[in-house]
Amino acid sequence: MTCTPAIDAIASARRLVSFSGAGLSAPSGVATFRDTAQGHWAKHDPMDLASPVGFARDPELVMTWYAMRRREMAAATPNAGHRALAAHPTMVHITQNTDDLLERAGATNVLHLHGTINAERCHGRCGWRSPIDLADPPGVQSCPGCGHHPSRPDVVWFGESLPQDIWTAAVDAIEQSDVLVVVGTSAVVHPAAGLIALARDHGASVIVVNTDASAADGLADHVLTGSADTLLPTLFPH
Ligand code: BV8
Repeated sequence: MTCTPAIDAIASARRLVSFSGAGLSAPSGVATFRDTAQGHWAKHDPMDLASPVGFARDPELVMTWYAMRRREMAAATPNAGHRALAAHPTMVHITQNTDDLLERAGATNVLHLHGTINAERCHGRCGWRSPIDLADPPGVQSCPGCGHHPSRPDVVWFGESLPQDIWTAAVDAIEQSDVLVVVGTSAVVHPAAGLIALARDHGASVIVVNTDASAADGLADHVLTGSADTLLPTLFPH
């Protein structure tokens, strides 16, 4: 498989945007959701772990799952794929990932559509939010700000709306992009995955980087099969 056409598209791009999912962080040892027997969802129904209904039903199960994921992320370090993306001076990084590995690789313009796992917030949205120590994650607790609601990870659960300011910034970036690099996502979660079609509708060239087939492939100008930590340094030589 030759990457040359994709490399040329990236080299001549005026407004580059990346759109990433769990596969970008998989080489760093952070489990994905859907694509392997070890994926989070292989063991549980996503709606039981990442939804307000699941949290109300069994807050202990949900917070135990997040504690496991948080400890996994505490041990993770950015991989060559994060570093290759972060080294681009003007690229906008739209990510579904809740880790901070792109930031730790030096990326400055990161839009977390689904929130960040390294913070807790009030489930009743009283305004309280606090960073947490990933290596020493909290369990079930009342919101320290109001005491009336539980605190929960500052992520977007199924059935919850995406943060409006982040979503608007992501749509703006996509509408102005001329090359979109889609990395490590099954592209099945909406409205995030809809950004790929939006980029295409606005004339952007779409490059997909994935170890396997994904729902993004039908929208791609270039589909590059391989791992993010080996392909991205080839696409973004610096
Ligand atoms: C909402 C919690 C409004 C955070 C997550 C339109 C159509 C259909 C459904 C809907 C729709 N609109 C809304 C919905 C419902 C729902 C949805 O999309 N359901 C789908 C699943 C059917 N969406 C929502 O509920 C969203 N909210 O729309 O608000 C609203 C309001 C009220 C009522 C209704 C609607 C909220 C979506 C956010 C859900 N939160 N998780 C957390 O704990 O992390 S989703 C979860 O999936 C993660 O956040 C993750 O970011 C996201 C996407 O997964 P991926 O990142 O793609 O990971 P996955 O494992 O799937 O794939 C990994 C890929 O990497 C694979 O392709 C693999 O091949 C590849 N790979 C692996 N290794 C590598 C690699 N690639 C490269 N290199 C490697 N080394």
